[in-house]
Amino acid sequence: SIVSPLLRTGYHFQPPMNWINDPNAPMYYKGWYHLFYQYNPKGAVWGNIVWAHSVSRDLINWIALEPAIYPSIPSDQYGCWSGSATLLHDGTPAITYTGISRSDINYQVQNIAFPKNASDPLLREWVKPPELNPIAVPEAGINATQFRDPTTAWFAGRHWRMLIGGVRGTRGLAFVYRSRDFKRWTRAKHPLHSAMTGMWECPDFFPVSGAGAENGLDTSEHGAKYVLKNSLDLTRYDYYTVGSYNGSNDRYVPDDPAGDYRRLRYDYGNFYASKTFYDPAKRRRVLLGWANESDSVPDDKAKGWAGIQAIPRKIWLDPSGKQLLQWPVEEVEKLRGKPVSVGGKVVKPGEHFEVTGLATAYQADVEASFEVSSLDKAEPFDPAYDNDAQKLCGIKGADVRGGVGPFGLWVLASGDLQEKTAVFFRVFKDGYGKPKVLMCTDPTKSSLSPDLYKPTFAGFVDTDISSGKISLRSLIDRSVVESFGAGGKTCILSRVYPSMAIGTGAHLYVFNNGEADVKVSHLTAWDMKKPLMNGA
Ligand code: DQQ
Repeated sequence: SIVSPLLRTGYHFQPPMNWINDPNAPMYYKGWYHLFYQYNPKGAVWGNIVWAHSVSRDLINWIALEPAIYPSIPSDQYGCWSGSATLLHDGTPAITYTGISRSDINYQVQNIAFPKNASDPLLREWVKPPELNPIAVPEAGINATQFRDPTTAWFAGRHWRMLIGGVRGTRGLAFVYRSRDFKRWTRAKHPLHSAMTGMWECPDFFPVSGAGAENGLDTSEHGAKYVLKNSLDLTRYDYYTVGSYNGSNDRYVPDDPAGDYRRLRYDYGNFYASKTFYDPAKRRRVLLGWANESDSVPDDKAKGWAGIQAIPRKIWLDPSGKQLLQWPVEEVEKLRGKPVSVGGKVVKPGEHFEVTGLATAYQADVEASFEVSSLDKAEPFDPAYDNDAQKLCGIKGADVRGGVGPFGLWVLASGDLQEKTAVFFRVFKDGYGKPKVLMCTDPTKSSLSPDLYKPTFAGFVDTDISSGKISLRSLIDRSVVESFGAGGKTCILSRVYPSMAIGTGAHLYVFNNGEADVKVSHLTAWDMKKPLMNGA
């Protein structure tokens, strides 16, 4: 297929070229945000993994530095895999990460590195003390090829603790390691938590303030609640639970006993190996996550790049206490250009309209509030859907006429609507007459190009729609559509590769394919400027 340079993202994080995956060791240090990430310096496919390093003043404009962590000692000579940063009591950061120490199998051990010069705010050089490394090896009974991704450590009582992801049989788990001095680590007898889900990659564990409180907490602070996230190798999605943590025995219990399997996700789309950090400058917790490509490997090689990071999101506990809320960090709004607004416009069943006047519909931020006149026409929710949002949206995509919805946006749409990515809501009614809201991204019409993976992504939105109101925000960026439903209750990031709806060929529409009227109470769209992006 023909790969257009116009598909390269404008304001989502990426290096000038090559493959990237997991965000590593995000932190705020001496006025700078640091982001390290898994990187192949030699090509646009996974391999030769080192930690590339970028710094930023605002999480949006990025400056690339030299790779910070790369194979240099016996215990990381075949790869430097994911890991995290912890700020020690004196403010010095430490990085813990997984090293591959054998060439025949991906034998995994954990290593530690410290800044060569802690007074350098850019933390350019890192040393790996030979007398300390590796700090943890897979002991007898631990699967040595499934033992990785140390978390940020937290301090409680007299010990630091950190988690390492693993598996025992098919039980995914987070091992607890403890240390008094951050140098010598011992494994606790019991994992923090486990579930029958397969391998846990990239665990993340952090405290949150009370329900509805937006301020974040340092990882060592006491939380009203705790969040445990793991990245499931089997499904390639990031799942989390909200629960409580007992610091005396290092055990975590999810509030919802079925939580481990109920599968709350940060993002119901393309978003993996995510990691949070506490930002003391703005007293918030920030989430970073990797979005892979969904074009073909030959296309990635032709483009010369693969993988982006999602726009950093502030996260906090929803007022219900049952889930997190997520919102793009406010700094992204600095990229907004001239606003285009629509207000009080009713979209009749089967109708659509174009949002005109937007300079760059291919690189935009859209915030919309919808209002449905009545929920009477909502379709019955069929138990045969197994409560599976993705399955449901696969059956009832944007082009399947509904009752209340599907309504929402067609983004990255060609002028003739041959190409369009639909981001929408659809409201059902369960057996008790209670509304059930589905949010969906349907990319099945996103491109006429062949060889693309075009999965429909969907999640339910736990929102009270009895007033008829619901909001949607979409960050559109050439080959990315990153959407936030109902103020960040349900998020979906999709990768799409239009062939016509690129550059000035891209348009933005509002559509309603249901039986009930939908009012656009407000819609504002901004073109988005390009930030400094690693020199590209
Ligand atoms: N990617 C890293 C691993 C991690 C996986 C290797 C998750 O450390 O488990 O690049 O995407």
